[in-house]
Amino acid sequence: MSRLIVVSNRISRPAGRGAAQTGGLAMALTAGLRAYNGLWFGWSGNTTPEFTGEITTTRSDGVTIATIDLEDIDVQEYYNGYANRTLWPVFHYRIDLAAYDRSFNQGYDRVNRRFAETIRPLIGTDDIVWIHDYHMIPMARELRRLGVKNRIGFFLHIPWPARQLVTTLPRHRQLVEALFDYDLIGFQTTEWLEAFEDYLAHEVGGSVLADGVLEAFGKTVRAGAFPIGIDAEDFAVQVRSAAAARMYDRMAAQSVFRSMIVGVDRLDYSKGLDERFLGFELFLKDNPDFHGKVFLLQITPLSRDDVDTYQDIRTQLDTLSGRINAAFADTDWSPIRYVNRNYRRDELAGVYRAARVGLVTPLRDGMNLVAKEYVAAQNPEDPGVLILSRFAGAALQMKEALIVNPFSHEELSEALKRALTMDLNERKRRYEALFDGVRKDDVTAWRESFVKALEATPG
Ligand code: GDG
Repeated sequence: MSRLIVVSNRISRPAGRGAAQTGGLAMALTAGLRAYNGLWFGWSGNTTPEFTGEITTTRSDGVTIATIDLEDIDVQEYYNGYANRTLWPVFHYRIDLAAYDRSFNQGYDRVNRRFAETIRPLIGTDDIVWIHDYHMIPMARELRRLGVKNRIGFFLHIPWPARQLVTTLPRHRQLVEALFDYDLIGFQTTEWLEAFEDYLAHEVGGSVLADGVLEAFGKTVRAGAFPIGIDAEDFAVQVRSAAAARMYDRMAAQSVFRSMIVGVDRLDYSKGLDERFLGFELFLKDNPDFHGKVFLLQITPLSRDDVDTYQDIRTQLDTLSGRINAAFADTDWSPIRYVNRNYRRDELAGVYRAARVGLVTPLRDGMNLVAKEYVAAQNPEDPGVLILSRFAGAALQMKEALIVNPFSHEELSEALKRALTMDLNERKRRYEALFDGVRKDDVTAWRESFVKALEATPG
């Protein structure tokens, strides 16, 4: 039987099903890796003065984890550089924030080569390799150069942008060509897949053949949409946990005679937090009768704090939340609680359940798992309402949410009013349809469909 090798930039160390600190993706991949006697390979998160390619191997929950340390310059040029200062902004439609620097390209290629050279001896003849996300696009090219003939699949967790944006990237052609060294490319949605096909057709004379086979650069590759889901079963366990119940009680005590709106997002400009605050401000201006009766809890753990843009957005949000609170707060009420802390998964489940409205309004998002977690956490007898950006990949599946344009403060304000006044029947009807989808299209379905499609490629 073939073994599954997963490669990603960082490894979220699995800690067993139901673990409060582990991400859903880590758990889902762990389950798959266990079934395939697999190996998970990535950067340890540590740096070393000189790259040695030395692998640290541990066994965790039936899975072998292999990590390497990178040099400080690698982290600057590859991770903080090309991945997070170039690709992330461009792929999230923020070419104004993108930085193009030759050293970033070099660092990106060097680290991908280092990853490939280090993992090469670990790949057995029948193994299948699954590479994750924008940090690792050229990995297959590097592995092929080293003679690897195995099936290699790639999954992009973030959007594939319109070709007008892709073409702003110096070396976009090489980047896209590198994807043709995979056997299968997975996107979150058909929209991102179509944008990729559109690039091929207009930029490199590529075409779509039968059965989702793409042809360009004299090569072919299979591609498809594989929308990622959450581990809905595990999330149900989290919701029923004692920690979730405690958090629910704490939040419910804060919400007596008041409705809570919740947002949970890493601090990132793609998540539309400033627009969200401005939309909420407009709602407060337009609806004085809601003053004192509603508050927004925005949970936002810091991320990528050593990239300048992230410090700028942090300052901007501090200012904005302070301004809105100063303008509207009363002695016993402030409209926004803006928290830069990380909570445990089970605690988050309790917070979601206590919220009358889940506000998920990214300006651009590959999928967005918070939308799915919010739905999975609701009380079926008295569910809350999900407000979801049309620019999240999740909007293509979660049609019973209140779908909004996150750039429009008016739309946000109106959706908030509608959600806060929605009757129980309508809330239940929407919730039931949404929860059905979250349960059916869960992370196991995602993983299995991708691996099956990869195994089915001609290789
Ligand atoms: C990328 C793509 C795609 C957040 N705060 C805390 C916490 N979280 C968890 C959430 C959720 C996860 O982080 C965030 O997932 P998202 O999907 O919303 O967004 P990204 O991090 O940008 O992820 C995205 C995803 O990859 C998967 O393919 O959906 O589009 O951008 O699970 O709950 N978790 C804990 N404490 C927190 O304070 N424990």
